[in-house]
Formats: sequence, C-alpha cells, structure tokens
Amino acid sequence: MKAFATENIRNLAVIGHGDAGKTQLVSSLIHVAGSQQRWGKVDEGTTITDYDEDSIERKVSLNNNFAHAEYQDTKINFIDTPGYAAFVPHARPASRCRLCVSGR
Ligand SMILES: Nc1nc2c(ncn2[C@@H]2O[C@H](COP(=O)(O)OP(=O)(O)O)[C@@H](O)[C@H]2O)c(=O)[nH]1
Ligand SMILES: [Mg+2]
Repeated sequence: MKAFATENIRNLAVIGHGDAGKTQLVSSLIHVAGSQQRWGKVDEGTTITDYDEDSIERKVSLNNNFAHAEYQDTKINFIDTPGYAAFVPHARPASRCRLCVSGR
C-alpha cells in the first residue's frame, strides 16, 4: 500500500440532508479521480459507500461509510454521512473533520 505524508492526506466529510446527492457525489468523484474504474450509481445499487443490503434496497445511507481517492499525490478520505434525521447521530462525529462539504 502506498504511504502518504500527513500533509498529503485530506479527510473530507460530505454532510447534507437526505437525498441531496452525497453518496452519488462521492461515487462520482472517486470515479473522476481515477481511483474506481466503474462509475457507481445510487439508483443501480453500485456505489462504494452504500454497500450494505439495506442501503442498496432503500437507496438510503444508514451509516458513515468510507471511500478514498488519490488525486495529485494527495489521498482524499471521503466520509459519506447519512442525511435522514433518524441516522444523523451517526453523522455527528464526521463533522470533526477539518473539511466538510454540504449537500445542495
Ligand atoms: N439528476 C440528478 N440526480 C442526482 C444527482 N445526484 C444524486 N441524484 C439522485 O438523487 C437521489 C439521491 O442521491 P443520493 O446520492 O443517495 O443522496 P444522499 O441521500 O444525499 O446520499 C438518487 O436517486 C440519485 O440518483 C445529480 O447530480 N443529478
Ligand atoms: Mg447517501
């Protein structure tokens, strides 16, 4: 596994309300960065971060799930957080990340 210096690692939490497009955004960014050949789609149940049976069936993220991409010598760790109220407590710890991206 490739080693990255601390300054070349970014932890990025994607936070926003349910259905904002967080999971699809993470899947698309990882594909565009070249870290995942397949472009995973929420509607096809093929994203990296909504991998559990319940999430695929309901098309809803139930937990914080993780994925990473390498871009310009930087490793970006994405935290795809759940947006629906019942699961927001799972998302809170992710907000401690230095970088947070909100949904639309
Ligand atoms: N047309 C369109 N649909 C999108 C876009 N991003 C997400 N969606 C759709 O919006 C729905 C919710 O997306 P999802 O990524 O699961 O939202 P999340 O709940 O914020 O993770 C899915 O049906 C996606 O296919 C987008 O940029 N354009
Ligand atoms: Mg989601």
